[in-house]
Amino acid sequence: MAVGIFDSGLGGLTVLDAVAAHLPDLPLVYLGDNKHTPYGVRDADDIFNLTCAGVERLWQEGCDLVILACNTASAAALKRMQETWLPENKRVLGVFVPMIEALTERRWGDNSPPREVEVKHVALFATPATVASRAFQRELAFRAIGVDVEAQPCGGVVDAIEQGDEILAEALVTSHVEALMRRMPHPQAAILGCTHYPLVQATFQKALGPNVEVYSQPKLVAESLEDYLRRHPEFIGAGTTSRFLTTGDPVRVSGKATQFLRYPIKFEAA
Ligand code: DGN
Repeated sequence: MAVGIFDSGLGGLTVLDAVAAHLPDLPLVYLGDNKHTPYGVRDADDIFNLTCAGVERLWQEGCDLVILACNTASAAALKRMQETWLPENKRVLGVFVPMIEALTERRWGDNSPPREVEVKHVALFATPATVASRAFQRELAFRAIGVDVEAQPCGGVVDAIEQGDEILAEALVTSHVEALMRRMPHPQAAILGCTHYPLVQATFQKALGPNVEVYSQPKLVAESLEDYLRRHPEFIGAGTTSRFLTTGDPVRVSGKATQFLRYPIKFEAA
């Protein structure tokens, strides 16, 4: 049994990379739905159906625990999957909860009423679909009161990163940050709510200024997974080898993934 990591494409590799660095003995199976990427511009039903198909494919690989390492899928599909679709013996975890745990300094299982937290002004940067879902604000409201979240849909940034166009990515990030800061001049924290954005975290930090704490998802997801597996060791597999599957063309995806993470990765056809 391995832990599954699902993403609409390559972005979840930032999460996989952090998990592998944090838990080097944990066998992982990564599935990128490159055939249908990007999810960020699809409607919620479409994202739900594609995400369920990806998770089912990971079950075939023996992954009873799957992480949706995609904010768009976590936002548009996770709650519906957990409420209407997921069998008892399987778990699917998303990538918002670790961010909210960090922001509110409380663990997810803590079901006490929402309370005031120190950070009052939060900037959220994400894909248009994630922003439209308001999933982050909805989940945060269960835990914290009095937090003002200003969300910025960052059109174009995922494509620029995937194309390796650093100049365009920097220009887009800067203009999205400026747009948000016109509405919220002094955010205290910034959430990078898209798998690709950690790759341009320095650009976000530069545009936001040194006083804004930038929360990077991959590290928080890895720490949260470690904590989860400590409490649920039944999901830890026996092997040590990780595998990479794609619904797209494995040769093309391997090349792009290697470019994306800057070390060789070999994908197989899903
Ligand atoms: N993985 C997606 C996310 O985290 O929102 C970004 C890529 C996409 O499908 N738009």
